[in-house]
Amino acid sequence: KKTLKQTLFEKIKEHRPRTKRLLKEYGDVVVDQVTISQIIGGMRGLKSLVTDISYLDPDEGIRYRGFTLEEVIKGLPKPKGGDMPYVEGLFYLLLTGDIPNQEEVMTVVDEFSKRRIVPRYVYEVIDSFPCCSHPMAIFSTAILTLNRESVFNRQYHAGLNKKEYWDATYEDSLNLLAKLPEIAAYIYNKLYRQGPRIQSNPNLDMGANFAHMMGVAKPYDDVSRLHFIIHSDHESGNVSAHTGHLVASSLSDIYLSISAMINGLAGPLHGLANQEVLRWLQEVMDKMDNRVPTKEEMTQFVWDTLNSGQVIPGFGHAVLRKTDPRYMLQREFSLKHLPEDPIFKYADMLYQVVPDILKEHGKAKNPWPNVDAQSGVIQWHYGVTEYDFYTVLFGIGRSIGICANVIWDRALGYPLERPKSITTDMLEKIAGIK
Ligand code: NMX
Ligand code: MLT
Repeated sequence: KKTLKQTLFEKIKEHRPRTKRLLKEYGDVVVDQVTISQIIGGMRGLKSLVTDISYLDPDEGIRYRGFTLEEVIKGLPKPKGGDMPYVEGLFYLLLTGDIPNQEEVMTVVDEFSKRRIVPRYVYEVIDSFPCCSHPMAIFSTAILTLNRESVFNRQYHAGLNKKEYWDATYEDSLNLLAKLPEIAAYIYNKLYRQGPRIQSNPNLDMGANFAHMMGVAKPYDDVSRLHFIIHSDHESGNVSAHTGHLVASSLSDIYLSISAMINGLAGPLHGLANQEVLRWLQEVMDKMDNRVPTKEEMTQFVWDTLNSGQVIPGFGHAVLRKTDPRYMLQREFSLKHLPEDPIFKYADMLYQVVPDILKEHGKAKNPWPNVDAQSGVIQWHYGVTEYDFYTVLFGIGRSIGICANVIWDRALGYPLERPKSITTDMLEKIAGIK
């Protein structure tokens, strides 16, 4: 019986010559050109990163290792009685490109379970945060605190061979991923519940264990599995994935890299949009005295937000040009499990009115909803109404994809990332203005 690590090592050995050949024999082949608007405009669309873990097509949405999200959810093994697959199976898929069987998934579930215990000092750091700290700041710091455990650091300073970097990074990644649900549940309890902490259960998979520690009944285990799976990766250029890769490229360990990516995810144009959607909807609900607004009333709220120079959270995307399939999956889940939920009705009304308004507004290149327009609605329905916490949930999922990416970065020996900058004077000269 092969372990995930052995299977991964075989894949790495197969892959290394491909990268080596591209570099050695085709290194000068031109892939893309860069324009002034791309340089000033956040490098939008510039093909300058490589990953095999996922690919984002503007019209179709994300594929993990070539599989659509529907295929991933249908194809990965599921726990008995669950509608959603094991998150641990997704990690196997992202790392190896293979859909694992039940036995293969269970070896990863066991690995996570063995590594789940969080050192006491992490709780002490969380406990010492001042009041009103945002959960993302606490989450990022808790992860950073674990940096002293890094296997990679220890081995690097003892003279680790470059070829083995991936192995130590794999160990760090598993050690970290296994602890994230427990860290997140602890933060949640400390900030919002203050009751006795529910201890983790070593016999449960990641999604079920998280639901158990949050104290939320079924189907919140499936909600957690779905949430972690669909948020795990979105190719390499988004702020969190790119930050994780960039920081790791200086050989910072996985704790430093994941903590950094969490900080990027915490911005309102990125992962924090999921909390902003709920905050926005709550404002509307307050103004409506909890009555579902008519289409005309909702249209007015959306225009008021736009006219005051703010974005409509949960809509638009830097790459996607159609409705995000992650949004659709969550909408389908909501239609099945919470069709009568008032917040769902609000969110669904937004889906009906916002795209046409954004088209008329004429700025956003993509008027359609993204993943964040729907995720908080589901959390709210199951009693997790503290929307400041929603991006932490996104962060658990995203860590899975970024760890897989960083392990492969190390396996393929990707170098320090260091693009070149130029000055505005230089750009004006290139443009022929000066
Ligand atoms: N509401 C209002 N204006 C928008 C929106 C929106 N939802 N989306 C884009 N625009 C504006 C954007 O602010 C920009 O305005 P200006 O020219 O004045 O700077 C203009 O449309 C062109 O932007 P785009 O090229 O369409 O989008 P860009 O790639 O720059 O940004 C987002 C992408 C996702 C940051 C942007 O669509 C946005 O701010 N959406 C709302 C926040 C959100 O939902 N973020 C979550 C994205 C998913 N995630 O999890 O990360
Ligand atoms: C993500 O999941 O990272 C977001 O959709 C943002 C992006 O892909 O740019």
